[in-house]
Amino acid sequence: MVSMEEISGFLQKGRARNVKQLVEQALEEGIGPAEILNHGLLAGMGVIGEKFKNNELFVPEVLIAARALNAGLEVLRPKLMESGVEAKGTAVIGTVKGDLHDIGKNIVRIMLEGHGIQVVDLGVDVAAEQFVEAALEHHAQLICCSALLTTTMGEMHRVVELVKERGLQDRIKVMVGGAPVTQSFCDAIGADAYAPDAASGADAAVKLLAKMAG
Ligand code: B1M
Repeated sequence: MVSMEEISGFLQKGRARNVKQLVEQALEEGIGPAEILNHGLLAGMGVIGEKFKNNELFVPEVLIAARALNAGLEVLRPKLMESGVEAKGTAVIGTVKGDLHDIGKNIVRIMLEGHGIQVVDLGVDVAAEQFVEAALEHHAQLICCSALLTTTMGEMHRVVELVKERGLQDRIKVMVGGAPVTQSFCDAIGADAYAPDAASGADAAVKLLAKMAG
């Protein structure tokens, strides 16, 4: 039986192939995808985060661990997505300009998809103008901005301002999230929703879309 500690351990060592293999095995053994995500992959990344903060690890090691996390995430992705859910709307998602962190954003994307929302992923380092242009191009009702750096959170304010400047606030809602983002920051910049994690992000998105439709 695969243990979550094993998955976390291989992730910390950056062993993408082993992580992928163990995640597949864990699913075959009937372990739930949420359990694997939270207690295997994210637990391992949590240890990496602590060590990075304390200067025990540096950017290359963190990147290798992130790659291993993504390898596991790709296996979990179809399992985290409910099949045959009716499309509830479209969202564009990205990490804001100047910010290259995409692990959290990728998890939010998967959760949104799992809740029947069609998602256009704009990647990382996305400027306010790109978010708004992409939302218009794809007829999206929701812009989802992720930020992991205190220095890049300001770009979310620009997104909200731009939506207002263009008179789109009734057609396009803005949701914000990421480790340094809080409800009070969301309120201060006038964004429509904040979520502390991917699961509540998906719930908040579904509520926003339902409100707009009804
Ligand atoms: Co970065 N980094 N990093 N880093 N990095 C942090 C964020 C940091 C807190 C580390 C520290 O403790 N010092 C710190 C930020 C300090 C600050 O601003 N307050 C930091 C720094 C300083 C930097 C650099 C400047 C380091 C340097 O070069 N000297 C640099 C900046 C590069 C840039 O972006 N321009 C940098 C680089 C990197 C790597 C490239 C090495 C790598 C990123 C790899 C990648 O993403 N592909 C990296 C990583 C991995 C981290 C840590 C260790 C982990 C982040 C992570 O992925 N967490 C992080 C330390 C930490 O958080 N403990 C750190 C796991 C992820 C699942 O959580 O992203 O929070 P998170 O997402 C959650 C929620 O926040 C939420 O849902 C997700 C799942 O539940 N959520 C949303 C996220 N987006 C949402 C959107 C929503 C709703 C919810 O709605 C739209």
